[in-house]
Amino acid sequence: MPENIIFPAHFLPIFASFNHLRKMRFFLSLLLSFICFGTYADDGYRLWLKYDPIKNPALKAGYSKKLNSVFIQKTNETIAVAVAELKYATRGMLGKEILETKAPTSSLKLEITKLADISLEAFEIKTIKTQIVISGNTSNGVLYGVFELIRKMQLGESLENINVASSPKIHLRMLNHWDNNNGTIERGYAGMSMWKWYELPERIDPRYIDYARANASIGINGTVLNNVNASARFITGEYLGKVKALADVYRPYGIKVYLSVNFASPKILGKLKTADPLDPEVQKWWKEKADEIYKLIPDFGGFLVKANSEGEPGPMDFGRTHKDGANMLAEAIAPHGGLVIWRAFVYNFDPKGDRFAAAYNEFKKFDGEFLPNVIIQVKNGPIDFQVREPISPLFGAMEKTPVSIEFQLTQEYLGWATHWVYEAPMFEEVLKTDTYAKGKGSTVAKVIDGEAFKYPITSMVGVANTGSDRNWTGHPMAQANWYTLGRLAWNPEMNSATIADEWAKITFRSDAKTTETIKKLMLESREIYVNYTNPLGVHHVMGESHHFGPEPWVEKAPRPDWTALYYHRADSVGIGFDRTEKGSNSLAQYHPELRAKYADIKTIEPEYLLWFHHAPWNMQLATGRSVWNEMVSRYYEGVKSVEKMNIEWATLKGKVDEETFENVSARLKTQLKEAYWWRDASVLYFQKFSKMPVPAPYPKPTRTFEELKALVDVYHVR
Ligand code: BDP
Repeated sequence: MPENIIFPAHFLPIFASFNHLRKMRFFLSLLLSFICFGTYADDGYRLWLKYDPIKNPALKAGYSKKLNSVFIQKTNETIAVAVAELKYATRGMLGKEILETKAPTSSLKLEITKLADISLEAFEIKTIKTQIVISGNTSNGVLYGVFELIRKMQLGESLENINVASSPKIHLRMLNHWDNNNGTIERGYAGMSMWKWYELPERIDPRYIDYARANASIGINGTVLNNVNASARFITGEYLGKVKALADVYRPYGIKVYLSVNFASPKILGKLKTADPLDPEVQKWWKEKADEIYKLIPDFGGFLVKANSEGEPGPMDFGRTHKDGANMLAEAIAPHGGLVIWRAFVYNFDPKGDRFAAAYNEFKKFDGEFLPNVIIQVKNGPIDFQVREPISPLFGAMEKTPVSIEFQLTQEYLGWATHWVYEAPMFEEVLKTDTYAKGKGSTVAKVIDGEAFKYPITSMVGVANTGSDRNWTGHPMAQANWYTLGRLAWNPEMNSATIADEWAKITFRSDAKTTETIKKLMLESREIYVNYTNPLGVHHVMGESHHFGPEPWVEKAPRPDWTALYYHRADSVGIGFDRTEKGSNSLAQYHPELRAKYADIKTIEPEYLLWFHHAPWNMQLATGRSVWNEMVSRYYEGVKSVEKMNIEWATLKGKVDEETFENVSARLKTQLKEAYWWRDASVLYFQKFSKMPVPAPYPKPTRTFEELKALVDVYHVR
């Protein structure tokens, strides 16, 4: 078990150069921490698994009594890591490690037994007489119960008369890593990949174990190790040995590994002439590959496939369909109990079409024709992880084929690692949207958790925001997005305020006022970002290909649907994409009740206006302002809010750990600078069409449009 206490980062190089001091460095660093900071230094490595001493003596004494000894009915590798975590947590928080005992009269008992809830991951925590009993149908359930108990302690909750029963509402709770074998991460903003392929399988970096602990603590039970733009190399014998080493590390934590596969692998690796899914040689190749994988990793999760999308190979290269491709792989992997997770992120360019409609058009027709071990993985919105998107029409459309939801934790379109955006409100907004597929109340959450259509298998996915940065996510506050994914996948009806409350409390372990300030900032952050970047539902106006900063002026790109103009359609009359009957009619893909919410330009919520309408610049909105004035005021108010974020965060000096405080302060300054850039560049660009003035009381941007346009080069993102 890696050590829990962290060195102040700047001392590490000194220690590293003195080998003989290495063994001593834990004690030295602790000492130095106290000398330098008077407290533990916190570089964010421990995430939400901070087990610092509990300050309240009464609470501490109460917990110590309740967690004095533990009796383990029967052990295995999962129970062993659960017990290790308990020891670790009690040592840290209570100053005294829980004692393993053979006496069933212990204060805590872990048992595997038959619960009323049949989920293999369910757990119960109950006080029975003087004993706390954590039980599960399986050891994974017990592990989740242990983490729940630890969370209660971190939250300062009472352990008296506990009576908790919980089970996940979604089967597969997954991270998708877009990591490449050369160590880079597609759309990664927190350093390099944490998997060191060149060191595997021999060396297991302790970070792999901490990653597993963090995931298990929030119920994540699957990880796709590599990029959806997949190198075929990951399924070579060489790499499978490495993948097996990781699978062995994650197994005790209830986490299965999956791989993204390149559909052309039979050609690339097998030297076959084709990768046509209906070719018997190709089918045989995949069957043998599946056999090889499962021989090494008997509980391998399955394949994730991005096919015929953005240049990736797929069945359509051979005149076949997504159904043919997915079912062929599904047949190969089915004998081993594996899954094929087939992505619906496809949008072949149709000059007369609307990218919005592409995924539905491609997949709806095959509903019910996929094999039972196929899941269709759908991004939350119809375009591509934009700042705010209406839901993908596929939620609510696939009645006989399970669809899962893919959120993006890495902030590709949400300001990378310099903008503080707590994503839970955005995920909540999506999950609470009513698809009306089975009448009122068929929310996306109810589609995803299988209730609406009785999907036999369910899944929620987050494109990971982790990397090799010491604090895992680059922006310290972005850890909350990872945390959110786990909590929401366990219960998609959990609300963002509750998740923020938990995360802020256990991450900062500070006083109530500080926690409230952090929570407030978290909960407001997403809408603030929307305001200064994409107000009123304008979308896809970010920098071309790198996706950083504003570039609403992109009018030419390798494909028209990679430009900004394709989406905002600003002209002298107005702005926005008409997706009503008069326009592309993509709205028709929604059930009538949802369609009705968006169809009328007069009643649509302003947040979605430009997603569905080409709104005249001078049209009056319910806010009393014209479209132009409303847009401009949101850009300006957004920037003002970032100013306020800076001020409010500054009040936390001395209240949160120094290192985190400085880190967030610096990033907020950059965020402000970039918010001004977004505001001014966008206002000046759209003004070329509206020809209307910046309304009072807002001052005109002081920089010229040309200066602002050139900033993308100043930021070195090209
Ligand atoms: C887009 C990203 C691209 C990904 C793609 C995907 O820009 O890097 O490969 O999504 O999800 O948003 O496949």
